[in-house]
Amino acid sequence: MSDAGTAGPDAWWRYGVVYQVYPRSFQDGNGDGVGDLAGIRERLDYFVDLGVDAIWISPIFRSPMADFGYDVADYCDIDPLFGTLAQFDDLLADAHARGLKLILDFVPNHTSADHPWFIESRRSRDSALRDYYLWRDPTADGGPPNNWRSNFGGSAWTFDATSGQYYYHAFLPEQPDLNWCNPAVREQMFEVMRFWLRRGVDGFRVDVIWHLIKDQEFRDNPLNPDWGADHPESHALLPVYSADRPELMAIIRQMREVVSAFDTGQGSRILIGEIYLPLERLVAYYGPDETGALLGVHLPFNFLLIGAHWQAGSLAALINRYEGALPPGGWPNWVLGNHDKPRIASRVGERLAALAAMLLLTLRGTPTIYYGDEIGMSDVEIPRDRIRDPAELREPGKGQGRDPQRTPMQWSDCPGAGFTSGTPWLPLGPDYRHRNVENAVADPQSMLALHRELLSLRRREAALHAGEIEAVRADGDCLSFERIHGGSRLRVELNFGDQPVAAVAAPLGEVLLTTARFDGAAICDVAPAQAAVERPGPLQPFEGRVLRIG
Ligand code: TEU
Repeated sequence: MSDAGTAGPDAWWRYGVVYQVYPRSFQDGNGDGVGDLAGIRERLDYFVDLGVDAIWISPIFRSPMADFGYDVADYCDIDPLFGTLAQFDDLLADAHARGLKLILDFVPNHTSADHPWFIESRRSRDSALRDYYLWRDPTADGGPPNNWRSNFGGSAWTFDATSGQYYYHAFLPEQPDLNWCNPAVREQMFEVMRFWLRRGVDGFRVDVIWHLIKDQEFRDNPLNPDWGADHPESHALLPVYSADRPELMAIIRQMREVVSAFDTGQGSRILIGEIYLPLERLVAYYGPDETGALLGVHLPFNFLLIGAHWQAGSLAALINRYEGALPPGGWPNWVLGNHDKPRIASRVGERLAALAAMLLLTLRGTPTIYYGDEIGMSDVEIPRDRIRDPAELREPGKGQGRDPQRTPMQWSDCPGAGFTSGTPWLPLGPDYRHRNVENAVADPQSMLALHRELLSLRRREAALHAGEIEAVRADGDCLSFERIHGGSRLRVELNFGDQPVAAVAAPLGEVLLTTARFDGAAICDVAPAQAAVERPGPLQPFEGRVLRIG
């Protein structure tokens, strides 16, 4: 069945805003110090008040948690740490009752080593499920089959003494890669997707989708000439043969068909692909066929802003390059951060984080907000004895550590930050007593207030959620662009510099929203946004604003 109709111009995911929940850290409902489904359910009104449309929850499936849920031992059950299937159904029903979509995190590239498939597969070379995973003989000297490195350091091959072969794992040894060339594996995994689609989920964020297929000959990866010893070891090689293989697109199309078959006509179920690749390769994952029909993932995650240089000129170039690379009909998307990357507030500082929020929520395309960024949370320094992330534990000090951006959501100034009545699994941010949702709700100048107003403006203005984007340019420190829909024309101006900037080519305009009003407690007497249509004044240092100019 084709979803050409519902993937069309009115599909919810084009105009909606996605919010990422890292479930361990969002809200603890039972006092064990770890977030859970009951906790997320308690907070559903928070998403509605914020003004987002969908929540994506990082993995909640049964798992030994070697990689905090990205190592799945049963794809069709909820881990007891997070709750039960019945609690999941309740959460989904309550989310839907509020008009919120729910996106699950599907982890198809690898299972946990504790998955019954792997336990059976490793039993012997003759196991009926041997070919579910990637087993290879040692080289003549007993070494691993090739030079591929694990993303978390060390060889990507682990020797299994029982059968005298190595198995491949792109991540931890506890995360063996599935063999997606095996049609039985594909069918099993599609059935997992159907299991959740039947329960009513609105789509999947697909973990490391570009990794699914490997070179059939398992050739050595070439050396990366730009690598230095202070970089993560896995970057020493270019992943030419271990990922982004040409055979992959056919499989992604099959995945898309699985999802499309559940389309109810009220808005399609969505596939968001997690993909870290150069832009030219990233956009291939929209999957255009010879006729131009897009048969790949609906949204290949665009992480360009995560690596961006936060300066007007390079941002304008980045936006134009991305827009220019999209295939016809490919819908853009933007991301400032996620559970794998340092938080935006820590990368750029608080003032620029407000500009970044305005940029994220006014660009053309679906934005994804990482939990906590809407209140300006920053990375939290984790004492050595409290480090939990396997990437950091395996390669200390290589910048791989992901605990700092995974600390508990700061809800209030109570002990436990309103996140837990117990001991939080990761330390709380030291600023939680003042930087928390309760305070932010009461403060019209807070980062949260800025997010709410941006989201509400975005929802009201078709130019922002559906319009074209034009004239993205940098004039000195000022980045500006226009969003157009029907007869309506909005202009976004962001001053990345510490000097005032005269309004660029100032047309008459009404300032709909300015970040100057949200500059924290330091600026209390800033005039409210002007209501009249007049020539706007200069942009203040680090001010961003949205104007109606037509
Ligand atoms: O991430 C894939 C990925 O590429 C990251 O591991 C990244 O390389 C690393 O975090 C450095 O920033 C996905 C998940 O998002 C991540 O949490 C999992 O650990 C990984 O896959 C394995 O499933």
